[in-house]
Amino acid sequence: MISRNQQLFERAQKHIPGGVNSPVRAFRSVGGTPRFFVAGSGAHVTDADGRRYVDYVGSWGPLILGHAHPAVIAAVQEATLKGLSFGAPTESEVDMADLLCELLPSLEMVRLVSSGTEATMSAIRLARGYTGRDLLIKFEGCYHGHSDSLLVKAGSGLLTLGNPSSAGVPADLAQHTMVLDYNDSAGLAAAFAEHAAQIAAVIVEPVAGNMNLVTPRLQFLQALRELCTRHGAVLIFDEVMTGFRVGPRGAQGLYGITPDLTTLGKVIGGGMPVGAFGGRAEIMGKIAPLGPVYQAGTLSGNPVAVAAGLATLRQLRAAGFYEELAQRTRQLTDGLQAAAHRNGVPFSAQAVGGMFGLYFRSECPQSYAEVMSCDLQAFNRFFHGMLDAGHYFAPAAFEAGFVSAAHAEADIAATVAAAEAVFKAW
Ligand code: KE4
Repeated sequence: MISRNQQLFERAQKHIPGGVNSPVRAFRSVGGTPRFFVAGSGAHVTDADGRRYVDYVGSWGPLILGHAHPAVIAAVQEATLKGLSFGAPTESEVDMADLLCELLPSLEMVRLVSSGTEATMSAIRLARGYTGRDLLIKFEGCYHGHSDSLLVKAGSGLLTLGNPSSAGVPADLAQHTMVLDYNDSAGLAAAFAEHAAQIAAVIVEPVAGNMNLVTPRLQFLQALRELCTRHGAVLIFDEVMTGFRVGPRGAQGLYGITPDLTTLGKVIGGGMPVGAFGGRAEIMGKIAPLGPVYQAGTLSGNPVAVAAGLATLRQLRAAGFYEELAQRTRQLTDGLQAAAHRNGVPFSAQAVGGMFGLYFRSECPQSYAEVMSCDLQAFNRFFHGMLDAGHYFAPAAFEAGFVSAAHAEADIAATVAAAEAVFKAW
């Protein structure tokens, strides 16, 4: 008997490329049939076959409060009744801008968009327009959305200019992006020594979450700040994932490094399409209609999406919110690590605030190369064992995972118990 998920997946592939609207959802790296979700509540989701799962993806980060939080749903319903969109300024956008600039001191001005990709694409164009330079530096393993300048892989040598990592990206555009190694301060210094006058911006995930989770060395973040300051390059912290996820002031608050521009997404939309880029007024003043750098969007600052984001951000201000979230996330990573070690499975895990990494290697990786040494088959075996037991992790080894405020101790304990059984049968 073919399952409802399989029926839907077969039907979906008729008119949607790969049957999905974003590639990672297709289960291609883990194998099997993607789960079509029909409902979410708190820490749980239910799929088309009526199977219920503890959810550790949380829509890839936005659902820090869990699914269908009453305050968020109420705010969206109230906004919806007043109309869906105006294409004109609304008070809620001003409230959102004021709140973001209050929460992140590095934001003097901010522009709302509809996705993280739009935020990073716009921030890069702004940095190039502000500096009059073309060269962008990014780091291997970091993902910043799918705009052309970011779909670039490392050149033949460390300091050579980039090559397209996707079809459709012109080589003569990709050569304006240089790809360096994450956490490699020496490589960064060498790039500045050779190209300083051409570098418009450096964009970095201050805690990397797209090569699984890799934490930054403080010295690396300090070198980024110091070199960008010295050479007049714009330091862009891509906090689409880490913003209000790893702490109340994002990664910039956690590590005490002030970027020139910050990009945001995910949590600030609470599950609805909201992105943002912002930073020093001197730089933001170059954005249209004030300055020569063009950027626009039909649904930018959409009042229904902003209502979801505002309701979410306001909940995060509750006393002890982040302490509780970090404790619950550590309960998961510590529990999984102990279960694996009790059963002799090479495994490590770590948490930063409400996001975590799981690695089928004995030590937590500190670089892209070390992430690549993880046992992918072991991850896939773990993924499916946990999925069958009702615990939904990211369907790809190179993704971070997320815990929400709705995950109770009992949910985490059930996940750890399920992992114990998976590791015992290893
Ligand atoms: P979106 O365009 O997907 O809203 O944001 C792009 C983006 C930018 N910067 C960072 C640090 C990000 O993590 C992302 C998107 N993250 C992925 C998860 N690895 C979204 C999931 C997907 O692509 O389907």
